Amino acid sequence: MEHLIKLNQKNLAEVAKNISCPTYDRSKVKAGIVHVGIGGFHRAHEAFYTDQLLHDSGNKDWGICGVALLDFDTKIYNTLKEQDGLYTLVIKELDGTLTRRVIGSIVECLYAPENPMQVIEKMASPDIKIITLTITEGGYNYNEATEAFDFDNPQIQYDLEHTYAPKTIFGYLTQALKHRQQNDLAVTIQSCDNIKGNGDLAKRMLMSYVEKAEPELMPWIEANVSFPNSMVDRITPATSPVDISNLNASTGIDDAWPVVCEPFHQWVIEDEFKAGRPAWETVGARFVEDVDPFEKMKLTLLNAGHTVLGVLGALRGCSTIDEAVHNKDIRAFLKLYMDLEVTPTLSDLDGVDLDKYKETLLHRFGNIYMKDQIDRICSESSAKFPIFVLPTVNAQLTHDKHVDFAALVVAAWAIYSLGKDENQQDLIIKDVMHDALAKQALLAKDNPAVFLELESIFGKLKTSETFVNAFTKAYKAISENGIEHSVISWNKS
Ligand code: CS2
Repeated sequence: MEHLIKLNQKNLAEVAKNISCPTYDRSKVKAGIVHVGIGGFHRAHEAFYTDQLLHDSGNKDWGICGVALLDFDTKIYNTLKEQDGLYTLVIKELDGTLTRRVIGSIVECLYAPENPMQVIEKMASPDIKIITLTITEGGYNYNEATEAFDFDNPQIQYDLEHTYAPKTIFGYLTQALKHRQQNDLAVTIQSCDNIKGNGDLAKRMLMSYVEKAEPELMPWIEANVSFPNSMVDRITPATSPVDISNLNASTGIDDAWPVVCEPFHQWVIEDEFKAGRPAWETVGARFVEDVDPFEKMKLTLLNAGHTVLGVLGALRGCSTIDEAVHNKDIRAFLKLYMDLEVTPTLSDLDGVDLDKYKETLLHRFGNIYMKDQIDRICSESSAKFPIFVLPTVNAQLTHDKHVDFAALVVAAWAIYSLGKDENQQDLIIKDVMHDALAKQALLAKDNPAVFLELESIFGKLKTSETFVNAFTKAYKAISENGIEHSVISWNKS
């Protein structure tokens, strides 16, 4: 270990002898973007595109200031701070080859819990033209049952009382926008989360908060802030200790937190930027007028595909997505779900070959080098089901069409929520609704449909006789015959 070179700005020339590094002068790059949520996905996606742009263009106005918003983000903040925002992106090709590159586009880092005012001021600064977000599906504080912003969330209550030391993104943005209004500085807020209409939702939720906190700001936001929708895609597993030791041993570099990801990447964005934007189209992003069909395709096929593999795989005792998709019955089930239940709900996909897209997905899921954790995929399922799976169910029900495959996945999730796989091994369930899910899952043992009473997840689904019957049938099949037999019999039906 003693000869490892620490990854940081000072050592960059030395590091560049072993691994591809930024060739642009980072000291000249100014942050034009504040990004909130500096987890793996952002660093494999937007920061990767932006790094490529800094390489290719002479324009140095579009560096990123990364903000860690949650107490929980201390470790990532400290690591990036120590490494001057530098980290290695390790791309795991399908044949096992590793492509590694040090990313330099994050030129500043802030830790919000330590100094909230500094973050508000940065977001309000004239240099900043775009605020991008990866705050997770649950981060938008949307309640499926009320179809509105959740003011009962204690953190939101806290923010309403602590204007200059908020905890949630809504408190931060509201104060930053208030400053921007005073200086007449338009800005773009761009969600990069996996939500259909992510920009529209970000706007609706923010406006609900602003209406309570600073109502006089609303007309200014309406006129001066844009919220483009976007579809983002790149599978980014959690970095494992083995990823870190392999990288460091084979390159001689001490990078405390590299990011691992697949080669595939896609970004489709609505071109609605109030204060200018980077030319991301020159490095592979696509700007379109309406991103909706692309988002819908990605969320209902890729993300829902992950959920299907995650929940069925977890019950079967798998620990990674590739393991689940290489089980031939689960794979056949996923294909049938995509073809029979999702595909009929998709339209307007200009220039997209859906069959090819689905085939590519199976290859991406099957990448045996990724070791994408089923625990990662199943985490926060209570926020994922309503976005990834249930829109398909609702669309199919509206047209009186097939929902049996989706019903089996929801039933598998109800059984998963009991906390044991089929081999009676404990499942690690990470979900903000963990307690409510566990309670409902127990009640569902006697009467499966009770699980659908979790209205903040399922909305009015419990009133659909078709779905309740399909769900109950699937629940009983899995409880009596196990997941594999049930999947086989669904595939044959
Ligand atoms: C995954 C996503 O969290 C999940 O359930 O489906 O993180 C997925 O890997 C990304 O959206 C890929 O673009």
